[in-house]
Amino acid sequence: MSELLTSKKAMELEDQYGAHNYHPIPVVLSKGKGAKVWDVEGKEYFDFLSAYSAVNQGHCHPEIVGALTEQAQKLTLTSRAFYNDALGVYEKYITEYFGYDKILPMNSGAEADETALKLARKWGYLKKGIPENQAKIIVCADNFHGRTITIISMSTDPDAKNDFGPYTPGFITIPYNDLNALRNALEDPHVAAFLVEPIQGEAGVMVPEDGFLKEAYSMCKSANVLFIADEVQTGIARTGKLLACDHEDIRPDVLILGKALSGGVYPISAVLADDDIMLTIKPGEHGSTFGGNPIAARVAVAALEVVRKEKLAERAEKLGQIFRNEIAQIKSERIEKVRGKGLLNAVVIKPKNGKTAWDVCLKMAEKGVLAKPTHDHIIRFAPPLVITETELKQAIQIITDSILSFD
Ligand code: IF1
Repeated sequence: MSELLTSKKAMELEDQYGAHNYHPIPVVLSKGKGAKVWDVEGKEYFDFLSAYSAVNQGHCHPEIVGALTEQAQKLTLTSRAFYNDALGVYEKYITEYFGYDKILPMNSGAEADETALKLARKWGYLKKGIPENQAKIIVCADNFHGRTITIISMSTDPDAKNDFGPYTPGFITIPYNDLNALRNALEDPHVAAFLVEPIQGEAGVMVPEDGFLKEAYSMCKSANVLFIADEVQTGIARTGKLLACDHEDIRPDVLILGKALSGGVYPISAVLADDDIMLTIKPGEHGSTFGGNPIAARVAVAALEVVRKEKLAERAEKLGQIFRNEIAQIKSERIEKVRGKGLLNAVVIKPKNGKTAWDVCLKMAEKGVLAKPTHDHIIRFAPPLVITETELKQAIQIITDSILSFD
């Protein structure tokens, strides 16, 4: 049936039967391989969104898909009521890979963030001695951590937040990249944790000043406050290191991963921490039906192996330099700024005659590059890290021509 579906028909179906909680670029994709995707009419595109950095390893990576299909035919789900023969192997692998005592496996990024918040509160009461129900968590303005009620309670984005109240209390919001504000907020003895994205993705790829994370980390240490890094989007080689925190040689007390932990083939997320923190949660106090299922376990090991074997962090670092250099050389009045790290980059577009970043994205799609605007005037560029230098240069040419067509 899907062979017979035209793009037009597919979009009509989604519009008629799906909730209207997204506004997609009008392209209907049906196939992907590496850095490329194809629509139902067979038109080829470079994917410069990578499913919001979930597909770092490239579309349909054979080793990851192989692990998925092999395990899917053997055992898919047992729930955590029983042991299974894949979970422990994965837990050993990932804790050694990232250097933590323990992992708590979940599915979506939002669930992993929620888990980290619960863990921080538990630790705050059991270890730090914060009085019952008084724990606070410091978060940053313009953050993005997901869509649950508690997570949007920490948000400052009206679209994400308005009309979804009442909100979960217990958060202190400070500006991003502001050490003075952090220092002040840390004076409250009821603070259990500071939750931060090493680079703010949804805010428009906001890279903090060099040294911010390192200093923030050391301020948290002095205040006996957990430093929690949400690396759901920045982690797993995207920014040119395995973790964005590696750029400043800091090791978060609690590390949150998602998206590319599965290479985009399956929803897999994780929270990593040492025993002192992780073991504050006892049997029955937290969990998930699907978290740590055998398919997820096998897929995550395969996905992390690909990152190491194919040196994706090094690739992201090198190709990211090329991307930013070449985009910075485009002589266009439409380009206000280029910023980013590794292959997580953004171009800030100056609107003209009512034409915004959305129009630039439509033009790029027409010419064969898919990217998505954020906040009207910013375009995020995040191709799969397996993109070749030749492919990257072809895509840069398309991006250049598209931007220049609006001068
Ligand atoms: C959507 C953005 C990206 C995340 C960080 C947790 C989560 C995300 C740092 C939650 C999710 C997504 C979700 C997606 C849009 C997207 C996004 F534009 F909003 F910022 F990636 F750039 N922490 N980010 O970035 O993970 O529960 O979705 O698995 O449409 O909501 P999730």
